[in-house]
Amino acid sequence: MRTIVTVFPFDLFGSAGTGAGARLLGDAVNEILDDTEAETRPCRADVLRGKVRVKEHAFDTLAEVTDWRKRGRVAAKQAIKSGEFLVWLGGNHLAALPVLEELGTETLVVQFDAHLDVYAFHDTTTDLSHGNFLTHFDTPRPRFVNVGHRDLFLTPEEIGETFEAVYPAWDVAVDATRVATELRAKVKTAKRVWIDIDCDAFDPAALPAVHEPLPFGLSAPAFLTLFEAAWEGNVVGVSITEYDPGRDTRDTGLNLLGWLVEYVLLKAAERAP
Ligand SMILES: [Mn+2]
Repeated sequence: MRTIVTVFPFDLFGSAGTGAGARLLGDAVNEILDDTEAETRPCRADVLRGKVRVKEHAFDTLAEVTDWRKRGRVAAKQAIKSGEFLVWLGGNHLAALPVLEELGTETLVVQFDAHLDVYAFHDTTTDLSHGNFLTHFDTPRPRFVNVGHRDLFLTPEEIGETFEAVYPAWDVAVDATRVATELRAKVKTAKRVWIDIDCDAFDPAALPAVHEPLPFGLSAPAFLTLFEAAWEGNVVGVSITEYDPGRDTRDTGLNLLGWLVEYVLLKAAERAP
């Protein structure tokens, strides 16, 4: 099927610098497409030819910044309506909000994140931020399942207000196969599935380039086990946020995410239309 890659480098209200990460991943996609175009021998990436387009949004002017949420909603709505697979490269996690708002209640969002972004503590803002945006939907919320969190603050009651299930990193560490089995069962009952990846779901050793690192995160192979399980549902798109190249070491995060983006592009392109 065809894919639209939306670069949406919004990074206000938290994790400033992640906008550069979104743009860098967008550059990586363009490089993949250019390399494929230049290749003369048969390669797996041949399926990408003419099937992937990239749309980059800018946040250079005050008007563009002020209008960020509406612009995001319009872009997401058009992309979803087109029936194309959507890869959403956001700045901070808040940059995923417009697309999540457009998904509707029949979508199951499999959210890979170290955090459960519903925080309302004495030292957190009640205004919309990247730490509480799941409580700020303008539309009826999709269903949420978290994978890989390491939260040690929230009560099960608070978590249950937003998430229908959570699979914390300690459950994955004990038995990733069991988590994958449960996740697979869940996504197969959903009309459609969205995979939302906050980069801090990964262990900081695998992906150091984040603003709010938490230890004991997902290893890259464990992530892949769970990603594959989620992919067995009717996945309509993937969002990736919170990558800050300014905090990367020796391009560790860029390599991991660049590979992941290419992997997603190939899997989407090889799917029947
Ligand atoms: Mn997070």
